[in-house]
Amino acid sequence: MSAGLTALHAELVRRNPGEAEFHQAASEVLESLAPVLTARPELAEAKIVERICEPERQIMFRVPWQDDSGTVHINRGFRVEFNSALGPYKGGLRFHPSVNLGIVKFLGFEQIFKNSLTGLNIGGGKGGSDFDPRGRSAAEVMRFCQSFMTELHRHLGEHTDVPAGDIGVGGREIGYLFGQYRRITNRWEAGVLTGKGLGWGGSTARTEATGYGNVLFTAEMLKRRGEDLDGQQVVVSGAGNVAIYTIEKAQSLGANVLTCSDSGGYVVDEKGIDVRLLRQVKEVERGRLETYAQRRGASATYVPGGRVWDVACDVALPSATQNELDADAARILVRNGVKAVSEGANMPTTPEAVAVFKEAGVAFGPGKAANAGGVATSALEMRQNSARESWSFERTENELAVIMRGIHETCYETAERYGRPGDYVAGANIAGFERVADAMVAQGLI
Ligand code: NDP
Ligand code: 2IT
Repeated sequence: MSAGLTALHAELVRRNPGEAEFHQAASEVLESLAPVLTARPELAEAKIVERICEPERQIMFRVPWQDDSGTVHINRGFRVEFNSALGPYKGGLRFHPSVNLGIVKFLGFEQIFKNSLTGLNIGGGKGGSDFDPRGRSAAEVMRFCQSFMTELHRHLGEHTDVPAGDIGVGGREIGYLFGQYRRITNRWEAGVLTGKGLGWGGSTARTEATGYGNVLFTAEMLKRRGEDLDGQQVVVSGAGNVAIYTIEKAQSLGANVLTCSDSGGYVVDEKGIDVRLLRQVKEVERGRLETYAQRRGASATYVPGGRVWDVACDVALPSATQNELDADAARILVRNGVKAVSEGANMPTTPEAVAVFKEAGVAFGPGKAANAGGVATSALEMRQNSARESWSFERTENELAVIMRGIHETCYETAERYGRPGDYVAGANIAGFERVADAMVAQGLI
């Protein structure tokens, strides 16, 4: 990092104490920006980096709700509206007990550059709550969502801020949130949330988009090296929305997907993960992976508390949560001959692990590029909503494929242009930054 950017990061740490994940995400972006600021002094003069690091607005609120036995609970709600230079704030909501301001800010910060890379008109934001959905009844989840939206609704709007899902928030929660928004505002405003049901304004392929998109990005990286996914051994972490559709797409391209995981442990399945069974256990029954292994029979083993990175593979696709793949795990993957690692989750790879992959010449797809297919398809959902259209699955999937190829191309070419060939991290950070920076300069000092 240049002296100026190092000082800027130190100031960011001082002004945002205790927000470790935000410090990490900011450091990873700032490390790429020195050559841009040297080439374009007008951006430094306008203090674009300082402005991008400061959210336009941060909302924190109380979320009171009652469980099924009548006991009162108080959670904290967040929405960080980071940057709207390119369009309305756009980004998911996460419901997980670990959620705090630092995590929401890291996610919102990443979202600015990710959304920019899609080439579509969406700004960056993120939100959520420290509510723990695990073990809660559908009625409890509904009451929580209604209370959460009772405050959040005043900050949203199809032209202002458009949330979607993330960890712990899927189609069911988006339904409850949309219902409460509609009731309070008396508006059927389809474009205020994405990830809606297909019968009421949702887009085909949105559910699949993040996982499918990451596999398409991985395939593009392999293509540059004269390879494809056919016959490759793949490990996937996570067993939620992103992991499930990553597995499905990788298998459709001929890969053998050996693993998936949840916070309790992982499954290794010699015959390849059975996606239908996985969906039944995780999506329908909302159960644990142990059940998958019990029903699958002899080919599957459940390893409590373990990490999928111990399983030898050609391609690793981390799809659970931040900092789940550290330097030790990276060294094991490299020793086992991994060729490509691509982030379905947001910031799953620690900076030390990224350095291990870079040193070993492993193709590494950073989340803000590789998992951008989800938010890109959310923007396609917004487009369909404003035109009152519903596209076929094929049409949406084709648009997604074009967008993912475009993001890969942009990252690859930008890295070359700035003298960092093959460095998708630098390419994604610089290209994502430049589009936002240009819009901010054009729109004046705000
Ligand atoms: P889900 O809630 O559907 O699934 C999350 C999965 O990750 C679950 O298997 C969960 O296990 C596991 N997990 C979550 N937190 C932890 C943790 N602290 N430690 C270990 N395992 C954990 O979420 P998604 O699949 O939607 O999201 C996964 C990742 O992808 C996140 O990083 C998210 O930000 C990112 N992402 C999501 C997009 C989307 O469209 N949904 C778009 C782009 C990125 P368990 O059930 O045991 O908690
Ligand atoms: O991290 C992400 O990009 C998401 N959770 C999806 C955001 C969206 O608005 O679809």
